[in-house]
Amino acid sequence: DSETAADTDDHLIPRLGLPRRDFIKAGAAVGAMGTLAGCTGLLDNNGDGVASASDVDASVPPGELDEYYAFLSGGHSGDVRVYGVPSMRQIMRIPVFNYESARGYGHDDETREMLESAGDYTWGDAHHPRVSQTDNDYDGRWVFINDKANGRMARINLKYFETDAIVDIPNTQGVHGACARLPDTDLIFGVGEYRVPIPNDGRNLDDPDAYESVLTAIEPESMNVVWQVRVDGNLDNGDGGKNGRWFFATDYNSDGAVTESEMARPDTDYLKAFDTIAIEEAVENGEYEEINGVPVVDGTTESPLNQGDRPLVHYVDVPKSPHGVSVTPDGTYAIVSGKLDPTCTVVEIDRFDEVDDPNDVIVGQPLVGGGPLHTAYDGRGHAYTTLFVDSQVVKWDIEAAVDAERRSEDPIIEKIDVHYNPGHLIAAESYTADPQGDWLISLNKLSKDRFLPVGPVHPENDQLIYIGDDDAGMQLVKDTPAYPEPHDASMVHRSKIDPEPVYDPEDLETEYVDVDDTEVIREDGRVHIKMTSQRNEFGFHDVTVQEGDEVTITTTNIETTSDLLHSLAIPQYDINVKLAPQETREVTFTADKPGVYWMYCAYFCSALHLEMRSRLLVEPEE
Ligand code: K7E
Ligand code: RUQ
Ligand code: CUA
Repeated sequence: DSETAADTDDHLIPRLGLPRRDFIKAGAAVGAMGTLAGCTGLLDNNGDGVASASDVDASVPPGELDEYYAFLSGGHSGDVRVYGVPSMRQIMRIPVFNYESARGYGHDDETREMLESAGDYTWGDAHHPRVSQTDNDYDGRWVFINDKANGRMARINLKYFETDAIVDIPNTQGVHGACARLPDTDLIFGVGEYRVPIPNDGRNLDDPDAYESVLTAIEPESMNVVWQVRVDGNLDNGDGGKNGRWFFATDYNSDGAVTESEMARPDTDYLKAFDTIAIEEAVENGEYEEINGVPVVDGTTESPLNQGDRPLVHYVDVPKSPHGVSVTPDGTYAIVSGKLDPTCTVVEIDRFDEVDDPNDVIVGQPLVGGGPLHTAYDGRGHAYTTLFVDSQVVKWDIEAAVDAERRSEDPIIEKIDVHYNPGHLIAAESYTADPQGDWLISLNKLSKDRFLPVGPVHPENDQLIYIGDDDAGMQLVKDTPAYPEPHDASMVHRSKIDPEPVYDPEDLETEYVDVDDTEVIREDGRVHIKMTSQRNEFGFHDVTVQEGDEVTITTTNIETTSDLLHSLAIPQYDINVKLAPQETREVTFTADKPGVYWMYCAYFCSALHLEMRSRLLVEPEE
């Protein structure tokens, strides 16, 4: 049942001129009736008397730039995509856990060694890209992203929009949530999803009671694992409080089950609130067990460290198989969604210090609809929650949910249909203390009939929704096909990111090769070729090596002009190293195939680009 943009008028709230509370109630009442009268709203730029998508200006004409960067995870593609918002144009892809040839990622020695030393996997499952913050605002330094498949965390350097570190986290498998301790991103948390034996070396194979999951804390500059906490049940998504103390993670498998039907059985599972300051004190006091070089603190319910008046981990009962958790911009509440229960649970964070029963931190539980997954914010007191089952985004009032009876629809302001089955959603700067409140993207898992058919593998659909006018209501503005499979995203105003147009050679590990440095060094079966690349030639027209030589080629793109890339591609040796202006990269291989190999440049760099090629001559062994 597909729907056109015009149909979204059905979801508009009439502008009633009522005081705030009454407006909310009126909106909820009308919403419950299913259809709404035509809107006389403010958002009527085309003067047709109705607020609709055509009143929203999301155009970015040729030559103009977008207002926001959106960083979307690529899921099991293993990369991160960069969109401009509101155009929704995909501007760049950043390989992270995947080998990628256009950027030469995993082809040069440095990135290949980074991937090899981080477990030597060829893929990852990237879910949660989180941009670093200072004082609860984006600082443009890094994006952190998890690998759900192999238990890793990676860091993207926003100076160059490239992955510069990956840590393979011990004692865990399937790191799902990824998030920072705020306000200043002084720790990154990897939320361990799968319960496994620790260490997972063949012991306790079929003894699920002995499996454990851990939360991992990573220091962002060094990307070193600094501590872990073991917990009962599992861990899923996570989000940080705003004041340097709390971290929250959901648990959809409180029984520690190993089959789906058992996992879904309990009526409540957990929200776990980690008191990271108390955990750090336990580590300082030596109250840990060292496993695989990491201090592991016991945060299970039975742990002595959890019995006093300052427990390390608070276990809150929330319905049912909870998934998303996100902290409100002002840091007051953590909002949790129970996938199998049509409610969100509102937890008041300050109450953890006040209550004896951890469940008394729950202050609200609005009835939002089928399959709530993730929640975003506009900075005006509203929450926007994706409803996977209902294929909708529901907008609700957070304080109204605190005031209302539990399981009441009163806090609901409106719902908009999305196409189809949304996972995450992201609003502009929603993860900071100051969301912008204009754009929201619903990351829909299924697109079904929204694009030209391309066979059985469909794209996802990232839908842009305007949320800037509360009176007019949410406006669906555009569909955007996405290669599988974005999960979460972060949207950052362009003023907060300032990438370099060319490399600063000081930032690179490999020494710059200038025209005068061009040389071939031969020593004991090792050949080191140092050369330049520039329009339209490499530093050597031909180089001869012997079959079996270990060859290292160091190449600098000595151009200073922005956007003038070259590459060093070597056919049949499986090599393609990209070289941005002022970039130096090194590649090492064994010359095991005698013959002539035309090393060429794969980036179209000038009218004589095709002529930019040199011969690698591999002499056969006697
Ligand atoms: Cu809901 Cu990995 Cu955040 Cu997918 S997770 S949707
Ligand atoms: S050549 S312009 Cu292969 Cu047609 Cu590139
Ligand atoms: Cu250099 Cu093409």
